[in-house]
Amino acid sequence: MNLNVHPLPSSALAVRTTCPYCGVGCGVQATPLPDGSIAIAGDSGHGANAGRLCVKGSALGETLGLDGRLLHPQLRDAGGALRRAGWDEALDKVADGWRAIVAEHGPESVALYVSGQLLTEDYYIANKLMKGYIGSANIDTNSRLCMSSAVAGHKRAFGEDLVPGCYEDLEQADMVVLVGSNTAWCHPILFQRIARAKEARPEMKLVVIDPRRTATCEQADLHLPVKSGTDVWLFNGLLCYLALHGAVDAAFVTAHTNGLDAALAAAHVDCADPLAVAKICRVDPKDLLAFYAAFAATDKVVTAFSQGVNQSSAGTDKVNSIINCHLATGRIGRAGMGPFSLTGQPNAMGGREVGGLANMLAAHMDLDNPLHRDAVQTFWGSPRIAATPGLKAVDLFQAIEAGSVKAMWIIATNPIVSMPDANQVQRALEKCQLVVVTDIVEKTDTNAFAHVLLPALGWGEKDGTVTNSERRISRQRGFLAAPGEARPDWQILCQVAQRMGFAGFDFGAVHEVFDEHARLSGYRNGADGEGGGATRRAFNIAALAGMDRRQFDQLEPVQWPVTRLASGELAGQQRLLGEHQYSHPDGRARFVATAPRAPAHRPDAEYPLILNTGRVRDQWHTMTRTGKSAKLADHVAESFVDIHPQDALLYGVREGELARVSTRWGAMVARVRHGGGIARGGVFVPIHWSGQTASDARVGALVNPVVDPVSGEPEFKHTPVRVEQFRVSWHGFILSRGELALDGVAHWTRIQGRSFARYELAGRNAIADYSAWARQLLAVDDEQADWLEYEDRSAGVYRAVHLVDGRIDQCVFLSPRPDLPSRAWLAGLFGHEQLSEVDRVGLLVGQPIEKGADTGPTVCSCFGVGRNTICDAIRGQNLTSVAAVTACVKAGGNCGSCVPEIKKLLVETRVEETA
Ligand SMILES: Nc1nc2c(c(=O)[nH]1)N[C@H]1C(S)=C(S)[C@@H](COP(=O)(O)OP(=O)(O)OC[C@H]3O[C@@H](n4cnc5c(=O)[nH]c(N)nc54)[C@H](O)[C@@H]3O)O[C@H]1N2
Ligand SMILES: Nc1nc2c(c(=O)[nH]1)N[C@H]1C(S)=C(S)[C@@H](COP(=O)(O)OP(=O)(O)OC[C@H]3O[C@@H](n4cnc5c(=O)[nH]c(N)nc54)[C@H](O)[C@@H]3O)O[C@H]1N2
Ligand code: SF4
Ligand SMILES: [Mo]
Repeated sequence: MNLNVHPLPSSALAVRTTCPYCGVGCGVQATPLPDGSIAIAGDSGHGANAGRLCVKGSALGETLGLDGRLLHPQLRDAGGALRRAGWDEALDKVADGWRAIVAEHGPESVALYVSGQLLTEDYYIANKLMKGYIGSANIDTNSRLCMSSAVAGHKRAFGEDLVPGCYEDLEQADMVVLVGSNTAWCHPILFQRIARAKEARPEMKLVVIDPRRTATCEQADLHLPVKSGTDVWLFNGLLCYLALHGAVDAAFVTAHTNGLDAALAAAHVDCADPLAVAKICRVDPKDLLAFYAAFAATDKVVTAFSQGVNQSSAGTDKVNSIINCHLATGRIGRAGMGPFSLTGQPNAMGGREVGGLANMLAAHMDLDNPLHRDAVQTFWGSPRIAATPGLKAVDLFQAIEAGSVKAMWIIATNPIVSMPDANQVQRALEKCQLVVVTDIVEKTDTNAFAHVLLPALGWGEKDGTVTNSERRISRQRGFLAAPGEARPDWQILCQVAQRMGFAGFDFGAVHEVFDEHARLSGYRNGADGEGGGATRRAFNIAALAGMDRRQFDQLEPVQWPVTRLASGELAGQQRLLGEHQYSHPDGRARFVATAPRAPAHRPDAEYPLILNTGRVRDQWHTMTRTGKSAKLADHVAESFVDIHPQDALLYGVREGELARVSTRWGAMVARVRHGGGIARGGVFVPIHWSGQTASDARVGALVNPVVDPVSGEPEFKHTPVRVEQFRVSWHGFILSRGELALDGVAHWTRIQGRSFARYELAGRNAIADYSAWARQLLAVDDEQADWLEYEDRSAGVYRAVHLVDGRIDQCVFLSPRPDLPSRAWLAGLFGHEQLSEVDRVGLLVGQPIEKGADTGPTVCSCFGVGRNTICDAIRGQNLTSVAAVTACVKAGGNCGSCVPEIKKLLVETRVEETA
């Protein structure tokens, strides 16, 4: 597979780099092959993954092609069309525009909205430009939507944003509690590390706290299906239980903490009685007590959490209610225990190190601390320093709509899709005087609103560092030449800064940026520093300063803080807080009194259900990269609304059909599904589909813009919603080697196939002449075209196949119901150079003639193994374990991401047989 990319001459051998997706931060080996493709493998020398990759990481090679890339700067002309421009013109447009707006309206009238997918060096420059030179803190990041509650919770408890533990702790623990985390799908390699540890020590307990029964639950000893939004009750109840049952470590609490009494008093108000807590959380009291008892009795407990905790109007309190339980039992700073925030994006942590959020300063310093402001400004030698916090993401887009912020530069994030109340974001950008977007892709929902589009280097092309969930700094290394005119993000930012007349951005190469960042981390840091003890910060990588390009290129993954040993070698640190030196002025950790409160908007008669949103296994966010891979497309091909069968009955929607899902903020269309382990009263919709991949499946438009009062993180997991039938007169799909325009179709989704695009369709119009309709949609105007068709007008069934030189080129299938032929079977036919007679007959009758040709929906993306294949093997060969399934049909034998689903199929197939 030639990707049309150009490997760097120096990278004929494997290049060691880091995966650009989740916060696990796996090491990757990328090897350019003679045919122009890139072989991807796990880096066995990397501490995060020891050579393993999940399915998204393994498919990286398929996402590197240049199709759809933004390769040149573009400017919108007066008529509203984008045109290609030179870099000079584009950079001037940004710099002049910003200078003029700042001159007229002040520094608070411009803003940056950046991303946890930037490299640390990019992020450092963005933050320096805004806070030190523009002089405003109006820089926020999509980490506001992701980790800001964890950041705020850490700061309240520890005085600094610290993740004390490391991945090994999750293996060494005797009990791992996963709260609001679908780890099996979202942090797959870390999940596999936990699963392996559990296999080796079956006595190790795994508890999952999540309203849905997710793939993560397949491996759990206990699943607590908490009612959405009730985690604070649950952990306050645990704190009370620990106190009542003598599980508090009094010596630790006395020596190292403050505030237990107040926290306990707050918890006692509503949560002293486990039975009452069980009722509020809607979990079985026996299960709740079993969890409390196991937590009390187990010393080595890790409580890992992600978006079910952070993305809540009580997100920060949820975080602190968890940390409170660890502080009460002294379970922190030692091996195999601690609260553990699982970071989402590859550089969520790097962003925190450079102070990317609107209420932070660089190098773990605080915006509201005058000593810190002075330290940063003096170090930068900058003309000014922001003194008040900037606007947080939701407020920022509201300020744009209100008109006080007039220029917005968006980098490496797609807010028209990913923000709550996303239609508001659209209104804001429509109104904004100057919208600049830097991206790697030409067409995104956000780019559609840009006045200036700037092309950035993407993964494999750019160079720098990222930090994973366990504070491990790793290099991302380039192995591909810059495509088109794309430039690294840090450089684009520096070039605009210089054009605005700012000194301090004269970096010749990326290692120089890293060097400055490393030096700042050590500046006035520590009891002996000029700033005195008040500025002691745990984040210190000054030992990494002074590297030349070669040394930077050779930098091995290392966990901060980093010190240089007497031998001259660098040493990272696996765990923090072992000495229990917390960053509050008194050196103690703080309990936070958390009073439970319900989400702001609750279900009512009009919007009776709760909308929960999140991720699927094989896609990454708005799909600008994973959406290019056919291997990743099949596991979940379309957006869906997962609903309990009884609720489906109640609201008149049927599995497999389309539903209109609406809230007070917006509406979308999604396929109805069961089987996602959803409890009654809730629905789940994935976040990945945008205006580029579907006609109307952008769930961000539905999400309420309520935020946590401390962190400003949006409540993505809880919006009152209504689900109703989306009436159509026909369902259909097309597979086509060429791209199609689908104007006039009521609902469509585009799915990447191996050598074709697949479109799932539904229409409201009555089709008078099927043949004419199909030929027009497929753009086949040649009367002589090799065209097979079948029509049953009375049944409303139609099939047509367009052949070119005996090979299938396009096909379309229609039916009044969604009972259409197997896409997996048809996709297989696109691999045939010539269609056999049997295949032609199959196409006309609408089903495969040969047995086994319909493999069913993909379960194992690595080997493309479908559900039918696996279930047939389980039944036919009497298979009873995942290992046996793997041995028989290969599924599960590579990345292991599908193992929880194979487990589920083993159970379901056995149940079927005994039924
Ligand atoms: N495949 C894949 N992996 C990813 C990503 C991706 O796009 N795709 N994105 C990455 C990023 S940026 C992030 S932030 C992480 C997110 O990783 P996760 O947080 O694991 O993922 P989500 O699916 O957003 O949500 C996690 C779970 O929270 C549950 N939940 C909802 N409400 C509540 C509640 O009130 N209480 C509790 N306890 N649970 C609740 C949901 O049902 C869901 O299963 O994933 C990272 N990894
Ligand atoms: N409803 C709902 N919404 C959510 C969430 C949820 O759970 N529910 N989760 C939230 C969370 S946790 C997150 S992290 C966000 C993620 O949401 P986004 O950040 O908006 O999603 P991405 O698709 O990752 O957007 C990254 C963009 O950067 C581009 N890009 C990739 N590499 C580079 C690069 O090197 N340079 C530049 N300049 N651009 C690049 C990509 O093409 C893409 O357009 O979504 C949030 N939104
Ligand atoms: S777990 Fe998967 S997505 Fe996450 S870093 Fe590793 S390979 Fe990449
Ligand atoms: Mo995230």
